[in-house]
Amino acid sequence: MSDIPIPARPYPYALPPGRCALVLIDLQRDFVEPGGFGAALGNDVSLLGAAVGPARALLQAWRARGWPVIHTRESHAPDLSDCPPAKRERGQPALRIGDPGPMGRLLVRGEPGCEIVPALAPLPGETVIDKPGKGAFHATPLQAVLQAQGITHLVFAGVTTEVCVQTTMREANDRGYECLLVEEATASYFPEFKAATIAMIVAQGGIVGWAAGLNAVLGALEGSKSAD
Ligand code: TIU
Repeated sequence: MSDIPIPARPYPYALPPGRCALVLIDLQRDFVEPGGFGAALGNDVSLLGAAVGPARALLQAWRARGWPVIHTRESHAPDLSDCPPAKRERGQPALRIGDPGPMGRLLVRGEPGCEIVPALAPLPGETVIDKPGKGAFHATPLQAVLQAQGITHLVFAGVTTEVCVQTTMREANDRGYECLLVEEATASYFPEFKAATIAMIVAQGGIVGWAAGLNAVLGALEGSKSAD
């Protein structure tokens, strides 16, 4: 099957069926819901909910085609052995990573708050990458997973745009992956940072990658069915 052209900035993105994964970054209760890590940092978490519906639409489109889906979770071992003290102590938050909150210990694997929001819960067979850093390649098997499946193109959604999404896109870009960010499917606690991040990604001829609207992606995928 030939590449699917998606209207995007700074120019159309060519999506190769069979070699493109959807990467959903850190759509966890700890970032999206009240009482989690995001709230402990002093943020208005209500801003992130807007990304969930669009991310779900992408997830359904990928699942319908049987294409690979990768979920990431910013998370730490219960003994915090993978959490640098500098990360835990930064910013004098109300609650620190590992402290008990209303959804369990913040950002600790196995706790309710660490789970992905129910609307986007991973299905068996979908890859879940637990990542101790902001970037999903740091200290994880992500690159090996992608290489094993012959994946060359990554379509990104998730939170937050300028922190874990941007860090991961930059890591991926440096490793040679062709990256597309779906604008409505990502969100930040700071809308101006989301806008600036997208502008940075597509500037200079796509220095980090591409950005496209949700309907541009879904429409291109629908259109490609009739071309099958
Ligand atoms: N604080 C913030 O905006 N983000 C994070 O700490 N992690 C992610 O972006 N996942």
